[in-house]
Amino acid sequence: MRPLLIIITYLLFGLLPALAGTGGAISPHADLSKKSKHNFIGHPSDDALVTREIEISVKETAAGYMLFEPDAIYIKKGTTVRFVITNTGAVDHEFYLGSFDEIQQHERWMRSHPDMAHVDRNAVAIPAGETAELVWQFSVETNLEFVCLIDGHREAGMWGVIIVHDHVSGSTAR
Ligand SMILES: [Cu+2]
Repeated sequence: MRPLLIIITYLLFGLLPALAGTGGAISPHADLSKKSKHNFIGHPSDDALVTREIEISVKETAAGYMLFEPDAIYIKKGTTVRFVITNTGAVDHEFYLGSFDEIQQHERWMRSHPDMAHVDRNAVAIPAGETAELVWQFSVETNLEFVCLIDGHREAGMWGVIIVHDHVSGSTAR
């Protein structure tokens, strides 16, 4: 792991307890086994309810990085977002949305099942040169992550953060 990545990861995890104290957030100590994972991060939604569209591009750089752009997104709680994700690269990618905990667990599972294809409603495949869409309602104040879980792609840079807040201003909404 690159030192910068370690620092960023540390900062993000450090934010979680602080957010839990701001009111609507769910305590990190809540018993997750009793909750639907989708209730915890929001849930899939209908096209008709979309109030914001966010374009994300996926690209591979000459230096060997694979990147989501943008890789940090603020969303106002309650917003139903249509993600329009375009893969301008030469290899297939995916967009997987989840909590930090869930993604860590999922990554471990993927490593032991490398041939598994995603059927999760919080994930979408983006074949090379194509555009895919995912509609999601962000109903909980929380920090989420989006990653490409294809082997080696996170390590090449394919991860970003989504901060769902109750007071996102115009300047931070992007
Ligand atoms: Cu990828």
